[in-house]
Amino acid sequence: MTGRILIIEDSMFHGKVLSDMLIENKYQVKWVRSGEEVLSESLDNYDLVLIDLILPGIDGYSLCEILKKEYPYLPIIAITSITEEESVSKALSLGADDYIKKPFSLVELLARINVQLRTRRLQLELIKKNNELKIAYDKIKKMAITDMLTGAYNRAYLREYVENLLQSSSFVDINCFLIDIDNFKKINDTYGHLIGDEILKRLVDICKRNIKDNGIIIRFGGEEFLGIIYKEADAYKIAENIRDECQKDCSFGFVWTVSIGLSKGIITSEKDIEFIIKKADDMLYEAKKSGKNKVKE
Ligand code: GH3
Ligand code: MG
Ligand code: MG
Ligand code: MG
Ligand code: MG
Repeated sequence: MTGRILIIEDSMFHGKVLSDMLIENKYQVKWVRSGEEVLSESLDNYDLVLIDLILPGIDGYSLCEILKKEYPYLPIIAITSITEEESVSKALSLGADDYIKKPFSLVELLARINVQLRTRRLQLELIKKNNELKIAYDKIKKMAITDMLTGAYNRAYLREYVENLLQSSSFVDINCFLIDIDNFKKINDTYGHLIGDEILKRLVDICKRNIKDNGIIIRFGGEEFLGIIYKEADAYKIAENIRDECQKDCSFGFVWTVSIGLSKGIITSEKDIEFIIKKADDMLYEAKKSGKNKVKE
């Protein structure tokens, strides 16, 4: 087994013996003679630290404690010439993973180093696996709450979102709007479903750009989208800007428009949101009835 080992040892004799022996056994070694020399640099590149407990300046015990806090997965072997049991237990309780007493057997020290390196390797593998799992989990989680076609949130996210809102406050003031594309059936029939899909994507882009950090957009049904806007923001203005941008969009070579119904209310439980959405739906109906391409509140 190879590895990068840092030796902190003030004795010229022991430091030299240790580093020569480790180099001979194919380890990469750096030897410093005081704790102060390592505290200012990063130890990310080391696999193990050998610390003499009796050092000038900052002592080996404090060093064990400081290094273990900063690098919990970096193994520390304390080197001690003190025979009292307390010194060993003190070093171990402060952060050392193992110890060796001077005068030490080189064979035994090598064996102890290898045990620590073996454990460290396993730990690093576990950490890597854990990170990979976390990335996969985040990806799956994102997929579970996202509408694949448009990139808006899906309806399943609504419940979670409201739950989160209510966790930070017992009642929340919000604005909702429902957007529905006008005569979308006809657009599909005339230009094809693929163009219809592109319009859905375009609409979500326009919504996201206008909502910014003021709320979220959810694909509520086929061609219907629910916007939730925090009370501080001017929901009517956002809705009106979305409507206007849609009618002016010329990406497809024909005019397409949306109708929007707005409502607001206070939610204290998950049920309240249904009621606010129902009001927005009524307003959407009004917008459609009065000629479409309108925002109604
Ligand atoms: P109105 O102005 O009253 O809203 O009329 P409309 O034709 O838009 O309303 P309607 O509810 O009758 O039609 C909605 C259409 O949306 C029907 C359906 O085929 C279409 N649609 C739903 N989901 C999708 C989709 O993912 N892609 C495409 N291209 N069309 C979809
Ligand atoms: Mg010493
Ligand atoms: Mg519809
Ligand atoms: Mg409809
Ligand atoms: Mg429609």
